[in-house]
Amino acid sequence: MFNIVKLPTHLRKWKMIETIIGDYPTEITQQQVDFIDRENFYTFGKILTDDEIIEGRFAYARVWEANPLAEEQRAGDGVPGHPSMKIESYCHEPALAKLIANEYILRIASAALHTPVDELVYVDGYMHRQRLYARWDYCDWSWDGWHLDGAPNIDPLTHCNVWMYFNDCTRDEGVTQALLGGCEKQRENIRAGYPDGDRWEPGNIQDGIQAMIDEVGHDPDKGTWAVAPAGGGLAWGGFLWHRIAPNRSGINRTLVTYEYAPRSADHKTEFKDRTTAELRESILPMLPDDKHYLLDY
Ligand SMILES: O=C(O)CCC(=O)C(=O)O
Repeated sequence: MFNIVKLPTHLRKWKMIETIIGDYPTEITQQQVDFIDRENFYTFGKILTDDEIIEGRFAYARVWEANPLAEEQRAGDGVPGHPSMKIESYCHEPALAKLIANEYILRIASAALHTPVDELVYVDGYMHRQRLYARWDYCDWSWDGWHLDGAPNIDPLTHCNVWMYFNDCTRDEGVTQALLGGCEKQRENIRAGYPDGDRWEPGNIQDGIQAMIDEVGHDPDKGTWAVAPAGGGLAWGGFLWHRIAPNRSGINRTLVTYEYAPRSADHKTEFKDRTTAELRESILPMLPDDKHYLLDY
């Protein structure tokens, strides 16, 4: 199931990155769909061309250099010292906006959501900057940032967040750490009728999850890391237990997120409510004509 990119020995150190979906997938297999149904995430190999990666890096750097937002507007949610910007701040950059309609990103989201590509809509996006802003010690794997962003349920995903990496992202760049098996444990709890708990309320963590977190502990060799090469990334959503890791590389984890939902979903309006029709129309010329429907809902 895992794809290992084999390269000449002198390049292997930085290219031996295992992902669950390989490079430029023409289809997402049933086994891969089963994996995301079960775990609420999967990693994928290179799906952008070298030109797209390079253009993306320069666009990313321009957006941060222009630095249009006040510090308080750049605060990341739930992740210390980890500023982010919403799509409104970078959708003028064609290299970033056009990826809303990237065929591989759409294929990956479509499989995760069990929804045909032409019934998907784009529901949001943001870009991260994570380098020297974290308040942790860089040797510290032990920070207790484990959390989940959605309420557990037993259904497949209805929101898919595709994180595109523009550089190789390894543990050193502080990739996301996922709790493998955590979603299944929560489904078991639902089926057994256990009450759901708020992670941040002492003693209120869902049954069995703390033991799984303790088992991963502070050992960076345990746990599942969302490592992927430049041009690859992570697709995820739902109620995945996860945390960000310290960035020890001194290099930004250069990533931009692309979020999708089925057109029929009822939770997709935040982006539409937040943005003006003019802003959404300004993005359309950067997408192929036959993909305008992604923003038309
Ligand atoms: O940046 C990351 O790797 C994790 C971010 C996070 O925890 C979140 O978006 O909820």
